[in-house]
Amino acid sequence: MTTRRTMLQALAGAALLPSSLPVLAAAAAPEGEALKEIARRKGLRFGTAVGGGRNQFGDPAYRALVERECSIIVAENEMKWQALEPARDAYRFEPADAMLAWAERSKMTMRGHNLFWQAEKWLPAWLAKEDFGADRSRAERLMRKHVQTVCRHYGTRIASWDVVNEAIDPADGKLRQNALTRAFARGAGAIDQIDLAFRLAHEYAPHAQLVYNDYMRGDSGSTKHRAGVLAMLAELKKRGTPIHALGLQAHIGSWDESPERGREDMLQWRRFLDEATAMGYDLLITEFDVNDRRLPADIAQRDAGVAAAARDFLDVTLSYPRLSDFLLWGMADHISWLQTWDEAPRADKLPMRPCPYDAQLRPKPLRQAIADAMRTMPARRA
Ligand code: 9MR
Repeated sequence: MTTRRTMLQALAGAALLPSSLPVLAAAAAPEGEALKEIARRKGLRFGTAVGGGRNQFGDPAYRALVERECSIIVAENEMKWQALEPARDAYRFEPADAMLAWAERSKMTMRGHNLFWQAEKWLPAWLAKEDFGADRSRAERLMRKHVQTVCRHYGTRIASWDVVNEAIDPADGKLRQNALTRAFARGAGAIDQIDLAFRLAHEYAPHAQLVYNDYMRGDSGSTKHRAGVLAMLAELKKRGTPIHALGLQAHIGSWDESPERGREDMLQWRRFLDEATAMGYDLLITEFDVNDRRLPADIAQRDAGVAAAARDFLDVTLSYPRLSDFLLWGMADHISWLQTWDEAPRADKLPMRPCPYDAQLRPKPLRQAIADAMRTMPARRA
């Protein structure tokens, strides 16, 4: 591969006139070929989540970085139910619409995230408080109104939806309960509500790829989570639920108690992906980043550890040709959700370094690991 540095070295070796160097420097971005280009050659789309705040969508330099590297984006928060309908019947589409308009102008496609987030704490506050009692049909009408309103608003401009997000409780592998699922208690419970969510999405966005999105990992702390997701996917397949793909959030790195992702974790991960794809589901990486909580403070060592963990994970995950989209949950360290995630901070309280660019938007070894993994992965289906 020809990076700017190798090109400069070659030119220096060939004793070219120094006056030719600035021309070359201007022509090549410092990080070489764009990640979206490397991905495109293999039939993959590469992208990131973009947050609506001042340091992401509001920052021209950050936007330019996203435009340069990405062919697909997703709103970090702006299409969530609580963002679109913060108070009952008071829809607020403008922030998400502005992002979609930018994506279209910049020739990037945009995914939808998400129609139903099963964790009660992330439902709109007005809905989380709701008690439907035994009135399942009232809950169904509300779900229909939500999907109809949002999917009609976006039409075919959104071609892939995370229809249901995080339905499985990692602690026991069971389906999470919330104000909506409780209304379905007279039937089979949460699985009926999830089934309906996908059927509604299919009704109002018949063109769209419909995705179940979750954060299960390969490590032993995630064993019940993986089993619960597979059991749910098997049940939905049995019911003929219109669901096309499994979204792998891929928040990897230091999460559970095992210090490193070992060989065994990767075997378990592969087994999980084998089972999901054997059921006929496509795959996407929807929210990739690398938690560096247990890596040393030293930046060179930390960045190398993050890059190595990414490479191990990506070599396995990108080996599945059914996986056709790869999105990060942020391009640069300073904007990552992990900086403010206080449930599991670094012991030394240093800022995290989970993304391929640093706070000055300079590429890090993780960017190289992502580029290398995409260069060596098999080509996708046509
Ligand atoms: O990064 C998102 C953060 O800004 C929000 O406060 C939070 C709650 O809406 O959601 C974060 O994104 C999550 C995503 O929507 C679903 N998977 C886990 C992500 C990180 O927590």
